[in-house]
Amino acid sequence: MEHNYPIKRIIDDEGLLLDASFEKQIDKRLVKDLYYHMLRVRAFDRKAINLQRQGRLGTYAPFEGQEAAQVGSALALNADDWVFPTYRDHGVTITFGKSMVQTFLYWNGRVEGCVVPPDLNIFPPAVPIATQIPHAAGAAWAEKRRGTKNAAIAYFGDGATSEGDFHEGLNFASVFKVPVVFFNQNNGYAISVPTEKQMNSATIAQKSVAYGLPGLRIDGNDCFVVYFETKKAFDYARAGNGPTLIEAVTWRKGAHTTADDPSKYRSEKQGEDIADPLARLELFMKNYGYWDDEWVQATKEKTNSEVEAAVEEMEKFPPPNVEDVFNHVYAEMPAQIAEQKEAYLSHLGRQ
Ligand SMILES: Cc1ncc(C[n+]2csc(CCOP(=O)(O)OP(=O)(O)O)c2C)c(N)n1
Ligand SMILES: [Mg+2]
Repeated sequence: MEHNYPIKRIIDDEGLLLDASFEKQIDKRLVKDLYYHMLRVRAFDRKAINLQRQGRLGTYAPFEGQEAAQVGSALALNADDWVFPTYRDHGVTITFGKSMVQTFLYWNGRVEGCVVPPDLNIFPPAVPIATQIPHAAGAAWAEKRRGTKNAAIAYFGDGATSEGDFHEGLNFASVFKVPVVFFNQNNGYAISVPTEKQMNSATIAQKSVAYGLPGLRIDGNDCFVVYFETKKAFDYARAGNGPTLIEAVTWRKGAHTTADDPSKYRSEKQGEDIADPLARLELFMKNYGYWDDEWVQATKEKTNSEVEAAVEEMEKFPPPNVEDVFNHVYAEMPAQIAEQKEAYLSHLGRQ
């Protein structure tokens, strides 16, 4: 079956165009945007891991290796579209406009990091696997009923495709022909379980057939194919044709989270031959005359200092109010939670 879904690419591992017609479609603005945002979110990601190791951030889910998939797709959206991310998609949400400070606060377990800015249609990161997929289908249905041209995108991993929510979401979205893009990042693993142990289908893209949807398999480490194919899927959705399933084949370079040790289930050598998405874009820039030493240097300094400033701001936040843990669970606090709250506050000597 796999031959039906060959992996689409625009550039190869050496940053050379495989299809010369793209030379006209790729312009300086796009190259700079992709490079800037990929550099920016990588700086964020690496800093977050360091902070966690220093005890300054809670458990963190890194996305290094997936920058092309996340940034390329996020740049293809319109400002009024809806984003349904997972716990690994802060490369998406930061590119789409969520602040780094808020994102750090989220990973420090702070309620302030969970409040979505009113001008951004971003749902909170879904930690329960695949639950965001029917939500995205629902949001897209609402936009369709309201008669807007807004669409939704659901991000999810390879593991999520084995959950019932994936199938329900795709089925409903297809039946109601709603404007949603199902964007799968196949990073090879669901924690310690490799894709081939998790499913017997050769690809995730082929699952689209069951729901009567277009499906495609792309190189998730090629920012250009991600950008152009996501844009195409959004145009298709906005034109009233319904959903698309995109499988972006990528690689999680690091651990599942900072609480995980991948050496327990995969060898160091695995993934060594996969070209880094940022390095590939750099090669492309050098091959086609987009490389500008001065601009690159200035961009690196700018993104690093933005990250440092965000850390400073996050750490200046007043200590959390422990009552938040109890106050925001229900609209009206049930007796059991009230009891637990009282017991905890008295344990802290505050009552
Ligand atoms: C409903 C549910 N079951 C199990 C878990 C535990 N869990 C957390 S992450 C994860 C793996 C998900 O893998 P994948 O969908 O490939 O996403 P990735 O972490 O690779 O980005 C699992 C099983 C969960 N969070 N929610
Ligand atoms: Mg995965």
